[in-house]
Amino acid sequence: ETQACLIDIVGMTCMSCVRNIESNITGTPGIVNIKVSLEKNNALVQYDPSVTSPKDIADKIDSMGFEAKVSA
Ligand code: 9UX
Repeated sequence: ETQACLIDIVGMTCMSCVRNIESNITGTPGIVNIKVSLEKNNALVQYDPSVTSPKDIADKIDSMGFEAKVSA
């Protein structure tokens, strides 16, 4: 069963940031789909909760140099 989560991201300034995050997270086990919005400063992620978690996904984006956290 796939679930969806929203990750708030601070620090994206251009569409290359969007593409970098999308391509990096797309290659992660358990990720079904990711759509990053530069305008909304967030990412909508579909994932398999038996493989990964919103916290894991936010941590990975954070480690790319952005400030990312699971949306409240
Ligand atoms: Mo844009 Mo983002 O020039 O990590 S790629 S700032």
